[in-house]
Amino acid sequence: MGVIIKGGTAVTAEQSFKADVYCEDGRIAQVGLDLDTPTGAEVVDAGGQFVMPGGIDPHTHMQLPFMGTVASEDFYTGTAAGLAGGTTCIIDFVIPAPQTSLLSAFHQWREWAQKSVSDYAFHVAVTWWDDSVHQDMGTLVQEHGVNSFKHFMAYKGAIMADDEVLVNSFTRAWELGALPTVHAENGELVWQLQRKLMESGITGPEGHPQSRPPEVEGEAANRAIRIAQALKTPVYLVHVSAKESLGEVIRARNEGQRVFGEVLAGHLLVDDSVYLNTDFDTAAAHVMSPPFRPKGHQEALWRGLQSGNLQTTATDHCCFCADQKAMGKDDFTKIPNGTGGVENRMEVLWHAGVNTGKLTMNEFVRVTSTNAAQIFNMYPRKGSISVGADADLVIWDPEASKTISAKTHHQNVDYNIFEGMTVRGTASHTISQGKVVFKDGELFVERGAGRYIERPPFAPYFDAIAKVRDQNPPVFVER
Ligand code: URQ
Ligand code: ZN
Ligand code: ZN
Repeated sequence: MGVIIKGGTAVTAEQSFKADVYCEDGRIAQVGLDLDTPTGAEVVDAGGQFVMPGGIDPHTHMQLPFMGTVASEDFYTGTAAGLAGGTTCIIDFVIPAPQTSLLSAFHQWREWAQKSVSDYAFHVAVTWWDDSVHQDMGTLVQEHGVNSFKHFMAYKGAIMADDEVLVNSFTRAWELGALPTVHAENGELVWQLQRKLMESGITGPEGHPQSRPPEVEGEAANRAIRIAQALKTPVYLVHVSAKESLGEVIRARNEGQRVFGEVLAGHLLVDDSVYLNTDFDTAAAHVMSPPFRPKGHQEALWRGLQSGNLQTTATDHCCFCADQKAMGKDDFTKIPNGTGGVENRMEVLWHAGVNTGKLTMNEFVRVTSTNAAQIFNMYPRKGSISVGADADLVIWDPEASKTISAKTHHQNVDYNIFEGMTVRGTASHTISQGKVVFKDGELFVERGAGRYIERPPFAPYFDAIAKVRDQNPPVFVER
């Protein structure tokens, strides 16, 4: 039987309008007033609250094996926590170890994600290069609905992609109609700065931001953008955290280059003073890369979001508990990098963005849902309130207030980077696949209900012109 959400104001990326929403068989079936719906439908009274497309977090790492341990949040607890905050879809990352098969890693992550309670998709990381990687990228696009490939320019000695990998992979992504994405930090600089700091006796978490200053991100952002420009492919920068990398995005976009930028809720609200905390656990809990930045960068990132130079918001939800962070007790380079936020992204952005007038409600929907759906080719199935779209919705109570705490959050981690923050505006109900899965603070989730969302390549056009290009290879004039 269907569900009808009555008495709300629909808020989309485009407009706000009074409407009821009738959902049936997991999809939106009718939108409007005085709907003629079957009797017996479950009625959800929106009571004048806002009805928005469910949030999409395009950057999470559930149960990621990383730096000698495994992230404490798995696909079951992590997607449930997302629903508790209004996020109904995540895009997570398959990260193959170098010299291992992308396809095998994809199947492993698919298995891990089976327990999800809401929908998910995967970016696949290219961490090395040979003909098998070229081949696997094609199979992943053409047979498994992957249309985005990640490149870590950081993490030397582990998953770092050097220029050879970047150029080969960006070229292949272009041929396939897939979008290259990058974690832009110069891994060699980080590696050298880490060693210098350790040798100088700076071994605590305060060394982490010193080993990856903003210019380390700015250099890599510029390099990734220039490589994309030379290869005529779009590029998406994940977690743009600093003025320096934001500046590269703005420069390129102003010159007409197709560059997208993502910003984390954490980088918009948290600054680097957290690393000066003398309590190791507190400082280490904030060790993530890129690090939280000095005051001033946050304001620049808000301007990036307001101006449309940054299009999506995410969390990079990658959780490690205190006992895991303690692996770096005497050596900050060994503190597993990552922080949480999948449950709080939308409420902190509403409170700090909409309540302050930085963002309209429609812009809020655009940067928490619709843009990610469009950039990663899931729209209008996701990120819209339209007939035929998945019935993934959040009913937003702009007057409800709560104080965020690890003591009460649903995330499986013992720390919350927004600890103690009181927000006004939270999800009162979350609807996933047409079912009420969160209501009045209670989760009603079903393990395994989440589906893998296939994302088609951006255009067979790319394939077509790749063929034309191969038949008429560019003639390089000998200089
Ligand atoms: O770098 C990433 O995005 C992953 C490994 C999560 N960790 C982090 O510190 N951001
Ligand atoms: Zn990253
Ligand atoms: Zn990440």
